[in-house]
Parts: sequence; C-alpha cells; structure tokens
Amino acid sequence: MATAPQHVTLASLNLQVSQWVDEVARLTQPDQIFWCDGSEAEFSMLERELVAEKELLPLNQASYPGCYLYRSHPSDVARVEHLTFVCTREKDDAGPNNHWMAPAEAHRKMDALFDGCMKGRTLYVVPYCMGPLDSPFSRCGVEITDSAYVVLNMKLMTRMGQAALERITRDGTFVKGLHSVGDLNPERRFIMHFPEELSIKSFGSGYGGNALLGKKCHALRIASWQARTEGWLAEHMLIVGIENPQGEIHYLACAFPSACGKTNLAMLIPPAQYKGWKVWTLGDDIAWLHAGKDGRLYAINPESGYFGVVPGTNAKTNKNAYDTIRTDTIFTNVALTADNLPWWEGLPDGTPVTDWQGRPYDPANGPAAQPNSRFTVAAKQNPAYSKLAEAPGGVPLSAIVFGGRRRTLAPLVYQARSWVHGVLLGAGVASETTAAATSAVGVLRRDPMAMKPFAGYNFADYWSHWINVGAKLKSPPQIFHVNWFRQDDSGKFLWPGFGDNLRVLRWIIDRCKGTAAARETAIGQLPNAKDLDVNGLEMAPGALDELLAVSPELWQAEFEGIAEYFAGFGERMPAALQAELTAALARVEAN
Ligand code: SAT
Ligand code: MN
Repeated sequence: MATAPQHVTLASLNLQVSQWVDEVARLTQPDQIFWCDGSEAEFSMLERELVAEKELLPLNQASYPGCYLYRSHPSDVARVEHLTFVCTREKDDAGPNNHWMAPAEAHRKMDALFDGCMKGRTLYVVPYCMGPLDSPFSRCGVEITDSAYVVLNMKLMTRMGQAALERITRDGTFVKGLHSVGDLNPERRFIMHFPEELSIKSFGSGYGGNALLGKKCHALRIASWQARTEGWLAEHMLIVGIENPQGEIHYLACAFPSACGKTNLAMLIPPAQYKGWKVWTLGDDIAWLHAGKDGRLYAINPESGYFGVVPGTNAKTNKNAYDTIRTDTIFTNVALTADNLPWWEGLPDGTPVTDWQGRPYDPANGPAAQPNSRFTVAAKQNPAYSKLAEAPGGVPLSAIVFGGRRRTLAPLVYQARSWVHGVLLGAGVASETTAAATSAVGVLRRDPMAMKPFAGYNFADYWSHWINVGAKLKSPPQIFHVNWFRQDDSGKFLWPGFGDNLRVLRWIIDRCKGTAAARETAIGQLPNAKDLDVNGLEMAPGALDELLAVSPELWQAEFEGIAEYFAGFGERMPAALQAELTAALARVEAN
C-alpha cells in the first residue's frame, strides 16, 4: 500500500487521524492511500480520472461547461432506511423511531464486510468541516472512502481538505466515517451509526445520503446526538432570508421531508406582484440551531453545496436552481438528449434519447430521468446566495416552519400558540413518502420534524430536548405549519405553490412582527381569507376557503392517531408534550 509523497505532509498533520487511517488500511487493504487536500487541482485531476474510466461522462461542454453525468447502479438510487441503523449501547436510546443493533454486533458485521474490500482500489482520506471553517458551531469529520465520486461530491457539499484537517487538529476531535461501495450488492448494504463513539460505517452504496457521510449520517444523525449533549439542535431544515421592499430581512428555517420542496422554497423567486421583495438562500437541507446571547435562536447551514432533486426543476419552478446547475455541476442519474444535454421530466424542451441507465429511451421503461436523480453543485453558484450564508454566528430566526405533503386535512398555514404547542405541530407532522428513499411512494407516514429518517436518538428524548431548548430562549422564533400539497377531489392542487408560497411566508413574517390578523381555531391560529394576499392569483372558486378550513371531526381523528403514535414511545414521552396534545384534543372536542 502506497501513500503518495505529496500527501505525507497532510498525513503528518494529525496523529489521531493518521493512526485511524492506518488501522482502516490494515483492515481494508487498499492499493494506495490518497489524502485529499481539497484543492481545485485535485478536484480536476479526480474528474479527469473518472472520465478516463468512463465513470463520469462529460455533458455538452458548450451548454453545460464543467458539468458531468454519473450513473449509479440501478439498485442504488436512494437512501435505504430499512438498512440504516443507530447502534447505541441501550436499545431505548435509539428509540422506536430507529432500527437498532448492538454496537459490538454491528462492528463485527461491518468489519467482516470491510475486510479486504479495498484491494485493488484507492483509499481516499477526506477531512471535512460541517459549517464555516471559522464558526464555533461547526463540527468536523473525516470520511474514508474508496469512491472518487464521493470525494468530488464531498468537495462540493462540505469544506473539505487541508483547512478542515487543520481545524480537526485545533478541535482535537472528529467524527469517523468509514465508507466503501463494496460490490454494491443490496444484500450487503448497511449504514450504521455509533453516536456514542462519534462514528459511522457505511457499506455497499455509492449514493447520496448513504455515502456522502458528512450529510445525513453526520450532520443529522450523529450531530442530533451531539446537539442534545451540548444544548443545540441539528435539524432537517432549509434556511432562507426574506427581504421586503423596505430592506428588512427575516430569516426562516423550514423542515419538510426529502423531496417536498425545500430547495425550491430556499431559492424562491417572488411573484410578479412582489416588486422589491428578495429571497436569499442560506441552506436547502440542514440547519444547526443555537441559542444566542440575546435570547434568539441562530441558524447555520453545515453544508456548502446542494444535493438537489433534478426532476421538475425548470426556469418556472426554480429559476435560481436552473441557473445554478448550468456550470460545474455533477448530475446523477438524469437522461441525455441527442446533443448530450442532460434531460429530465419537467423540462419544457429537449427530447431524451438515452435514459438514466444508459439505455435507449423507451417510455415503457418508465421515466427517462430517475425520479430521485440529483444535482450536486457548490452553493456559492446560486444567484440568491445570502451574504450571511457563511456568517460564523449564523442568522437569527424569526420563524420555524414545519410541513409535509398532505392531500387532505392540513390547512395551507397555521401558527402554534406557544413554543411547546409548536413542538406538538412538529411532532405531529405526517407526509406522503417520496422517491428519496427506496420504499413505496405516496404512502402517508408520521415524519416528526421531517426527521423520521434522520434523528440519531429516541424521538421522545428529542422532543424533550426541543422543549428544553425553547425554554431557554427569551425571544423564541414563532412556529408554523404549512401544507403546499392540498388537492381537490379530482387530484388537482388547490394552491399554486412555488413563487406564490411567498404570500404565505409574508403572512408568517407579519405574524412574527405582530402586524397580521388571525383567527383562533382548535389547531392553532389561521389567517382569515382576507389576511392572505391572493391578489393576481387565479384560484378555483372555493379553493381558498377549503385551504383554510379546519374540520373538528377530521382533526379529532388526527389527534387520536398522534396520541397512538406517542403511546409507542412509552414512559420517555415528555409530560409537557402529552399535556399539549390532551389540550388540543379537548379543543377539537369542544368545537
Ligand atoms: O440522499 S440524501 O439523503 O442526500 C437526499 C435526501 O433524501 O434528502
Ligand atoms: Mn434532505
């Protein structure tokens, strides 16, 4: 096994890291070890190598300069929740919301898979920092991987390389993430988390959230555990700044499940009537939240890039994303046109000739682009990238917004009466499943705080922690719930969505400022139809009333469902949250 001479300096920067690399190399037996410095030259070199190996296909460079297509194995196109485990000493610490395995057993299982798995391959050492390099809230990790595609993605998604390694040396601690694509056999695929050891072992997948360990594995599952010990929150939230024509900016953090429009909302283009309004993106997937000295809650985005859903992205739905991914972007699992342009469902023009698996396109085989096909791109390419996106202290939040994808029941928007009531709104989120995970699509499931696949510990403890964090805030953000996905009986969406969602955000911000009206209902505060600006919107007659209606019978059934779900968490359930639910039930019964 060889370590190139130019990497000896990096290896000598941190003894703790290099000892761990040696240990892993003894187990996995790579042909060579490559320490990533994170430079542009290294990135181009790895790109060239992958192109030579035909793993990365250059797209039409005249139209998409610096853009490449990567095709993952057809069985490896989404997160695998059924193969994802949280391995705590006590099973109850992982909670009923996680698959659990005893740490010793999980290590045994994984080490057997890793044994000799890098023979004939290169072991890449990828030091990374989640969050700005100079932020006290950032946390570092090292991913060891045998996939150069993962290295390229980590370079776009995190602060990767020498500077991160230097910070690790200053911090004296890092999360250990070991990853191998193995033989991509779904029978030999596991994503294991050891929060008590701050480590991750992932085998058998090269895809997104399974393989880019800085993302869901570290920044959510491990970080949520660290956050509880240290008094902060690691959340599945976009962060966005909304600037009104007077130049006043309000920051919102919004939690929606995967593939429910976080990227679109984070990059929203105001509707034509909203002259002078601007929307600034800080993050599109993950937020780390800390109490500030002033009693407000501050958010940073631990990531530095976007791993966004491609299908549906176009100049109308998300112009900023559409413009962002015209250069220096890695496309995963999209289709191709005859001119070697990337193509996906939702593009108004172009014709696919080759599908995402590289076959001649035939509609009988399903969509041309994989429904969970993705773009990876540096956040700073976004025309709406916020000036404060890299602020070490983050941005103060005016509001936290929860939401899910629900055909029925949940109104367009409503506001919690208090922080603890807001925790109930979050804990009660349910959403129809999407292509972001390998399971049936469109099935309604409980997805508290959009964290069902990502909370690294027992949800009951997590809700207690939420309540505790809120109790320490003198000026907590107001909490809301939205639903952009209501449908009429014929399956048509009742709300136009996309840019027009700003109309709802405007009401939310005005509520935070205390300048908008609302009516009290059994589930929280809702706008009256006249409180929501629908000027210039073409909506079906009665649609707005339906979007703002609260049916006590349906909500009674919903709260009973939540009560049943909470019962699954037994004794660990926080009493304050139970009491909030009991009060909510009493309110709908009284209606
Ligand atoms: O595959 S990822 O986890 O990175 C994307 C998602 O599901 O949100
Ligand atoms: Mn996500």
